[in-house]
Amino acid sequence: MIQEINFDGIIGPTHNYAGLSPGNIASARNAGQIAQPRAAALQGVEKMRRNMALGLAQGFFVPLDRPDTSWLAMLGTNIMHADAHIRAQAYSASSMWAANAATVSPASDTLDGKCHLTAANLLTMPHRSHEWQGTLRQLQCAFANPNFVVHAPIPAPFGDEGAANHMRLCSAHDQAGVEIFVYGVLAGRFPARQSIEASKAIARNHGLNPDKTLLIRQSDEAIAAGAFHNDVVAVANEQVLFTHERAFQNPTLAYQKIRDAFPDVQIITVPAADVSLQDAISSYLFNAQLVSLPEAGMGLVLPTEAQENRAVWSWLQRHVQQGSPITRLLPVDVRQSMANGGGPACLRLRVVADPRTVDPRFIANDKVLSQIEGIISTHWPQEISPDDLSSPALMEQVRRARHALLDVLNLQNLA
Ligand code: SUG
Repeated sequence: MIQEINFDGIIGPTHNYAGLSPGNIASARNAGQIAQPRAAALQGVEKMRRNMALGLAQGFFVPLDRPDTSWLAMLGTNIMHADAHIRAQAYSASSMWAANAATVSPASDTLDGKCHLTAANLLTMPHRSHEWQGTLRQLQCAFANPNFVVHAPIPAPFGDEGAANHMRLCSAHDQAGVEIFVYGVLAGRFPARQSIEASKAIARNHGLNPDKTLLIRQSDEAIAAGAFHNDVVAVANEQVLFTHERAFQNPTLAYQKIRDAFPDVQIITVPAADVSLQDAISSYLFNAQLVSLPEAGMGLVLPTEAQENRAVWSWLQRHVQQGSPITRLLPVDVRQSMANGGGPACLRLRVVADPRTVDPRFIANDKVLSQIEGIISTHWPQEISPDDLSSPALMEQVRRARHALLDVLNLQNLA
């Protein structure tokens, strides 16, 4: 059966706070803090469990090999001798944010009737620019079935950050939909990470119907306020678009284009007068998983930070009582990831497909999640501080940790 499968990035053993992402407020604020990789990864697994308990299909991706010593070698250095900021860029566990792994167009939207995935080049941030090689290998492994086409990234200099800047509207997941690409334009002190050229190229390569493909500009104000990806200020599921009123550069035009392409859309806008952009971004209200619940209605899986923000939580509570398609608010604790600017939606990549066509080693069930938890609890470091990144013992430990995970998942081919 064709359904939406959420693939979560297992949070890697090198999770740390290095302040690597200018324009990402949480990453900058928490630079230099002591990270807790073990707790982080267990929070991620618990999120998967909770979503599975809702009756949703769940998959996962494994962490990439970090520190990335081949990247350092290309730069003519190594862990011992690299400058501290380069070392941190080699160590980053940023592949946990699977929403940035790829852009996915389900089979029902594409010309050849296959599900297309394009690995994101993530070229704007140095620490993320060397993710795609490992991600591409993993996508090729998970989606090797001929029902999928896995594309290499869009070439430089066109920045692409994957599904975080891509939304899809449809009457049901297995029906043809409208794909919305949200791009940014460099206008302020923070980078615009998604280029329009990359979005257009992906739409062409995926064989999307031009009448069902929209390109919408993210608002400069949202980027300046810290919405470094569109999924920090908007999320869509089936016929619902849930968005902050300041998400798009020209909201009236954007909503009109969306309505023209998908007349059944239900646009839920949160006014700035009720929830400021700052509150939306600090609470990650929109970085939620908006999911269709098997029992009907939609659930909003949002970070506990949204529950703690009075303006946000009271808006949400009022909203769900007003006959909204969003029927359940489901707070989840992913604080370790949140402190680097990654909420529940960042941690997952949505793939609409028949789970039987995915390599079963990437599909979650209770038993495999328990095995993953066992490996995390035994091997993941409890803490990493910035100074630890030069320690040979840490490098040895995180390597062993990842290999133990690959062994238990029978994914040694990704070593
Ligand atoms: O790219 N943070 C990530 C967060 C990605 C969130 N993803 C989505 N919105 N879909 C980023 O900015 C911080 C790493 C550090 O500072 O150590 C970081 O890469």
